[in-house]
Amino acid sequence: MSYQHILINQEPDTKIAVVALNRPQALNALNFELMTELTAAFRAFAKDDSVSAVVLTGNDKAFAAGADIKEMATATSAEMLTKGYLEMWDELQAFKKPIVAAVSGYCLGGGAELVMVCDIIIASETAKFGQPEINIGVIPGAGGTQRLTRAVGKVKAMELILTGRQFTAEEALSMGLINKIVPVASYLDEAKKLATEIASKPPIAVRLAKEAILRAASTNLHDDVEFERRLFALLFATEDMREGMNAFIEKRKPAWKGH
Ligand code: DAK
Repeated sequence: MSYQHILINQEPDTKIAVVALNRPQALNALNFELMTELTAAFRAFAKDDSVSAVVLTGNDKAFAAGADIKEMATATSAEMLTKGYLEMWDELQAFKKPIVAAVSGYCLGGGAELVMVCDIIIASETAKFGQPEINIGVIPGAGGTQRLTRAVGKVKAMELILTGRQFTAEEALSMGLINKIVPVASYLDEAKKLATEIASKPPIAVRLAKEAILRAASTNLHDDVEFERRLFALLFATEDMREGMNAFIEKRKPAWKGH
């Protein structure tokens, strides 16, 4: 299959595949087509015995600046619940082989949520994380309220999600959100090295270890992510959501009305 919005490189002799999000003109914003391609790629890796681990990356400037606001701005609550977007995220969450994220630059909103679905996170010194959804009138909708809170604890998650502020790789490391910070010149190589090492281990044991660790980290996660999704979709019935997203597109400050 050929892809327009992602690049895939299956490295010889390593049993790893490297997937790079590739919409640089939109800071790798995760539009419907990109997510469809990403899901298809992971579906193929799941069946491919020559792939034992995957590296997911973006480019030096952006891992991903979130879901595509220009695409979401006109969506309705019903569309958010039924358009197939949810199933794609479910499929990524259910991927059984380990995923190492290699993050540089902006890693915001859905980008940060995608990284939190990954299993190990290597960041460059320039990585900037954040859940800025509040600034466009919504909340994280792909597991951010649940995975960030489980990773960093309630008070920190509350501060980050309610302010929407960006935070550095240094802060992410100190909160236990990521594994390691390396110079921008080597974050991808570092992630590949780690994925290659993991891919050299016995594949069934690796898979079951991932499953068991996720069980420890995710009591009720499925139901809690579902709850968050409904609240996210509900916000698409508010005027503030339209105002927030339109203000982003029109490059102006939003004027909140509270309805
Ligand atoms: N969507 C669409 N376009 C985006 C974008 C985004 N998220 N982020 C950046 N771009 C576009 C900009 O519009 C601009 O396009 P042009 O104006 O050139 O056409 C181009 O990328 C470069 O961006 P900027 O000019 O803004 O670059 P700056 O360096 O000035 O600023 C920035 C970089 C990352 C600080 C800024 O672009 C920014 O604030 N971006 C938006 C960040 C954001 O709010 N992200 C959260 C989006 S909401 C769900 C699944 C997922 C989600 C929800 C539910 N379900 C399964 C239910 C996720 C939701 C979100 O992520």
